[in-house]
Amino acid sequence: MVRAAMARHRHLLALTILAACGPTDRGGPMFTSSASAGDESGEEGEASGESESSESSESGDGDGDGDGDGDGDGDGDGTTGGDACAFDIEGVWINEFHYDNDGSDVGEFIELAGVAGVNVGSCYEVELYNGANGASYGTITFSGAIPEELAGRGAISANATMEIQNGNPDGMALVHKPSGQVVEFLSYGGSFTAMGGPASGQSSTDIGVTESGSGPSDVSVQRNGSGSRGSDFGWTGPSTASPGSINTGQSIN
Ligand SMILES: [Ca+2]
Ligand SMILES: [Ca+2]
Ligand SMILES: [Ca+2]
Ligand SMILES: [Ca+2]
Repeated sequence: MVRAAMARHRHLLALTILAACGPTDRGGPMFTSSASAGDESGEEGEASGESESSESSESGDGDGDGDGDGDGDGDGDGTTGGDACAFDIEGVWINEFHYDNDGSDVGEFIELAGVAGVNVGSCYEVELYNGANGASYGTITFSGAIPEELAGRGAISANATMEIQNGNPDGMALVHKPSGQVVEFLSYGGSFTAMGGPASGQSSTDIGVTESGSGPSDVSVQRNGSGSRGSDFGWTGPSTASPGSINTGQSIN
């Protein structure tokens, strides 16, 4: 009886052990599950780590975008400008023009000079102004880029497509087309204030020399002297014209 009872007890013990193993086995999956929960929180940790790193990489991207934008603007302006349209005050200037000779005016032109490669066809134009009333009366446009002639500078000319008025005074404004800014507003035979147009409200700068209307047609008023910017050069003439070329005696450095 005792053995039978002990045997039953062992059997119950074995069942108990088996029963105890069950939860242990189930505990495995529970551990696994809790381990996976740990992984999840780990992943969350990683995720927050990633989001931190992605924030830093975003801020890196942000900086990159910023730099990119900055570079883009810089490059954009530089590229467009380098090739054409960067606004560079005194990088382009009115260098010479002919507007009056004996009798009917012949061969009227305006010459620009400046940094070689600047596409004055796309980026600049000259607005003509009537000094009698300050109104603009026409636009002279150019074609192509400034050629290199001397020290990274050159000259380019456009024939007048309407008569340039003979003063006195009358004038012209060099306009940077993309910005609408007036680079310089010059006049001959006196000074006046523009009424309307790109130079509206501005007072002209008298170049101090004129064509008399009794001279030959192959002369002009022109900038001369030494330098590399518009304001470096004074005005002289009338003397022999050189449309499309650096002026005689003009020293560019
Ligand atoms: Ca004229
Ligand atoms: Ca004339
Ligand atoms: Ca006039
Ligand atoms: Ca010239």
